[in-house]
Amino acid sequence: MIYKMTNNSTGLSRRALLLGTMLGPTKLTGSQSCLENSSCIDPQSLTPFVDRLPIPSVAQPAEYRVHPAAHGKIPHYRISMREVALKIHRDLAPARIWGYQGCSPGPTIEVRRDHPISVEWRCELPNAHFLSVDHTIHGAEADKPEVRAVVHVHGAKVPPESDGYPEAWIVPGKSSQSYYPNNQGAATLWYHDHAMGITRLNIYAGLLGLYLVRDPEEDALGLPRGNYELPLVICDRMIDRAGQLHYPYPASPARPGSLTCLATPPW
Ligand SMILES: [Cu+2]
Repeated sequence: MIYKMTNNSTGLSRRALLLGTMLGPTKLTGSQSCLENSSCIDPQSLTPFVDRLPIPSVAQPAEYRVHPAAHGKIPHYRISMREVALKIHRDLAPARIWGYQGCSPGPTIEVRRDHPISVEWRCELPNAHFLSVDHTIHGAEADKPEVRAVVHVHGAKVPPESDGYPEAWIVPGKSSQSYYPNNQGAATLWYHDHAMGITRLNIYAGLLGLYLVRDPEEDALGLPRGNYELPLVICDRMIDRAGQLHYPYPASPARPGSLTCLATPPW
């Protein structure tokens, strides 16, 4: 789900062309699945390129603290999952979104190779999911809490207890601690929800963000940086006539969305 794009000819680029969320449809495409569904808006009816491109903020450590696996104090982050109302397009009502720190994509986590960090992931989501949970799916049975969350950094080399296993979910009001050694080369990674049986719903709801590992080898390449390095997240979404995210129920595999969106906070 993630692409790394380098396009030096435009002067823009370098790193992240990630895929993920909503906001500011910069490209509108129709799809069979949504056009057949009259409860969704026709993407062709929206005026493209009217919203400013939002860029995710860079996460800042809450403090520096000792961790038993690291030498000395390391950056410690606190990142909360929260429900917020964000506009997907100028002409739509704000949509209900689940984001990290109230943003989707969440704040970009930037690290250096071999410089470990720790993160407290807090679940401050509501107790009910705003998308329909299919209880016939393994891990999402009716005896499970409807809202569950666990964060996985896709592609990160981490100890098992910090990997965000699908069954290591927490419920609203709880938090979990993760340790990321960052003992790996420069890469554009992403973090996202991973909860058993409802991963697709949680990510669709907005629970994703970028995780950039940097190292001296990358530095030496002289790639565009600062204002010329734009992290972009692209995704497919179906939007209903009330401007809200629509997800088909019961679940079906690989349903394309009706809107290809670029996302980032704040909208
Ligand atoms: Cu992943």
